[in-house]
Amino acid sequence: MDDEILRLLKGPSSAFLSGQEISHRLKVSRTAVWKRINHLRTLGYEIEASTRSGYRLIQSPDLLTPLEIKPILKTKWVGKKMHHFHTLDSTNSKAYQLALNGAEEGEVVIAECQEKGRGRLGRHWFSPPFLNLYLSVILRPKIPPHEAPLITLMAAVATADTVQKFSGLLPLIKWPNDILLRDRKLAGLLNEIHSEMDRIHFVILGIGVNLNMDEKMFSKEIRAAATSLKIEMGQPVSRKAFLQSLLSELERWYSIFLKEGNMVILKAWRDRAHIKGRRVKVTSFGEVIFGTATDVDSDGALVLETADGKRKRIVAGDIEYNRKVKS
Ligand code: BTX
Repeated sequence: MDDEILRLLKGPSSAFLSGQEISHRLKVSRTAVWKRINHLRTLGYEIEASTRSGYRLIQSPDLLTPLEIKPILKTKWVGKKMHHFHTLDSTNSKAYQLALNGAEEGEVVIAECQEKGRGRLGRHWFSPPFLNLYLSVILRPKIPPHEAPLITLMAAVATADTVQKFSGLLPLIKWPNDILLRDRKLAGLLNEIHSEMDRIHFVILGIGVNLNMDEKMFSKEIRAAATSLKIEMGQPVSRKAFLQSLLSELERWYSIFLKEGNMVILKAWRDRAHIKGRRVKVTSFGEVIFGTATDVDSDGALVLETADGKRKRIVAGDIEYNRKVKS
């Protein structure tokens, strides 16, 4: 009923709506309306009440709750069921648990703040409250486990396209899954898979995007290498609008992947990564390797040509770019 009351209060006129009118339209008692209004207030909605005129919505909270997001969602199935939390250790951990307990494809976990936001290789993802986006999407693709890395590439493409459509700026995907603006990390992806030998049970797509952070909010260690959309656009951005757009892009690219297959995703990823021909320094499992990137394989591995002309595949690690030597 909260959805319904908000829909009425957010209606075309921002005028008062009487308790009687609301109770009539929703076919509930006026006491029930009053109780729900009080409940909405506890969720951060500022609602003015007047004995003569009724109720009027003054302000909605800047929260990514289903109540705020569902009315603006344009997806068919991604995010139709949304689990929202003020604080979680990690949205990926929560989504993993939910998926183990039978959560369906397209369910989304969102947190305003993460206490143990996870990056790749056991690293930490800085996740302060109310500024950014931390979400995990549950997918259950009917593909063999060896194709799962393509889902990660697909999610990077969807995130990059959201950034571009939303800001007009041109992001770069950096292997394996960073989204950069001006060579600084705007977003990171951490995807986790639960599978058997020949069957995927589920994939958790974890995405963190820096939206309204100021430079000074980043810790000294990452300040020079990180950025946010607010920093790049010079103005605060709507977290709700960005989330709505990201979920649409994820649904669009996932359906392209399922219908059109691996090559389309690989091409889209390559087009947004411009990695071919770049000199890179790779750190992988404590080893440092220099080479020229020649491609990314369909399992997400980076393919390098080393100085002695050998082909080397890197399955996990980090890269730094050097000057461009080929195109
Ligand atoms: P990564 O291992 O590529 O990046 C982590 C590294 O990036 C850190 O070691 C640090 O140097 C830097 N870093 C940490 N926080 C930030 C930040 N907010 N902005 C820019 N740079 C940062 C990338 O891992 C994958 C991150 C996925 C995060 C999402 S959030 C929702 C979901 N839940 C969860 O626990 N993780 C994912």
